[in-house]
Amino acid sequence: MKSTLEILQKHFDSSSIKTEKEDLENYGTDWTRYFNPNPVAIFFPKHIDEIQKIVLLANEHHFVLVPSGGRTGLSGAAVAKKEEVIVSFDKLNQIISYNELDQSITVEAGAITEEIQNFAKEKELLYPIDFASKGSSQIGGNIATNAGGVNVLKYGMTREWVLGMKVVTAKGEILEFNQGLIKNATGYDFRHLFIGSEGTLGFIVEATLKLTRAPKEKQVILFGIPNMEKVVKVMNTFRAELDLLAFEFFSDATVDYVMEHTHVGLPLAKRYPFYTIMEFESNNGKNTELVFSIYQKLYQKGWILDDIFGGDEQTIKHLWGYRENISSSISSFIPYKNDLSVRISNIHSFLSETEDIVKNNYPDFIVLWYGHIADGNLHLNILKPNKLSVKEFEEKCKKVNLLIFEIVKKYKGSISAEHGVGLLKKDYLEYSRSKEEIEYMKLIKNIFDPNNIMNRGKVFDT
Ligand code: S2G
Ligand code: ZN
Repeated sequence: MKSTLEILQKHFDSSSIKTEKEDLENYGTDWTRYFNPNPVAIFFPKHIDEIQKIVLLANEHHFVLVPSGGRTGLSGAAVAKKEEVIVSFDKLNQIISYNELDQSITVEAGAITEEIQNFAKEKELLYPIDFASKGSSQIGGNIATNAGGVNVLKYGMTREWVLGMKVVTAKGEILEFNQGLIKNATGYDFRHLFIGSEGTLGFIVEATLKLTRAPKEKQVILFGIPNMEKVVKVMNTFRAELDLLAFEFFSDATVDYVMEHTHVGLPLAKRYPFYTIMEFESNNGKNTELVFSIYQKLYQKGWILDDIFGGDEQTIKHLWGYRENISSSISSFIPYKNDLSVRISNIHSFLSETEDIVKNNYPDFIVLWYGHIADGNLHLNILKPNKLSVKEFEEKCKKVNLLIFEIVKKYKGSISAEHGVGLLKKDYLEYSRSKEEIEYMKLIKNIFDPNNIMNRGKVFDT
């Protein structure tokens, strides 16, 4: 019986296969730190036919494939720990075409998110899904996890921007979904089945993305706010009065890590329990005036305690840094991440109940809160204390997960708002999805992937 590696070496050029230890470790995991990578090889297809071929071989010889993009995921969906073959899109990363009339761009799945954004900017348009890892994340992975980021308030999730998709299914068929149409009411839309499927149904190999008008004269204002209840109220007040581009929050404890990591000072003259950063278009100063008049009222009410305004590119970048640099500033502390969402109307009570649990159970842990408050999406990060091993730390965090997820379930929230399920959240799926739904997901997986060769064991076990 030939080994998987022998099969690969028989059918593909050796230059498209890597097996060095360092590569296996590097390509075998994503930004989670809780899994030991153990792939058998990494395959670098240069053409869609090669992807079709390896899918057919995987079905014939029963080995498992793990799609691999920028590996910036945070749930372990791109982890290969059971001798799988990683299929990397590093060599399928081109912008294929742009259509001015359609305001659309067709790209290979390995195209880097930021390169797509820059291409759109050259056409004086915008690809609006934006997040901290855009410089290394690939669009195929963004689509496979339905990535969100900081502008969901204004532009929605990745799902809203995929006009068409070419896939290689787990059976090796090459299918095209929706052909870039805006309107197409002809039965089930398989685009939306593959978006968020985390590589379990097949490979997304190309995507046609919608572009839009770029905002003019962006401005930001950062507020110091006394508590989470006021964070939600301030967000709601501004959102009711003007069209926001973003409204993000972060707790005071996150600021220390960003200051240390990026060598900046405090955002405001004093420290406050919470901060928000709000982005909007100046609209020839009309919105700027409106923002300051609302701010005055909320300052009088004590909902906002201080502010700093950013109207120029440098100040805007500096202020966004307090939010966008949190993730990279804390990554060396191997944070245990929870990416939670509830309806906005439930945020305040959800957060206070969760905060109590966290404080009672993590008395000596450093707990950081930040995220996309306008989407009801809170990132709860617990930093690993030096005295604990990763294993001990993970065990403690998993125990408290069960308490936190009970509250998520109580508020009919999500145990994974935008980071996906992968391996990290697989055991908790039932806190957010019914048994019937999970059963249907497994039936659909079985229709598309009867030999279970695609990203086996991710999202759920089949
Ligand atoms: C964010 C990025 C990853 C993380 O900053 O919004 O989604 O949780 C996160 O650090
Ligand atoms: Zn986020």
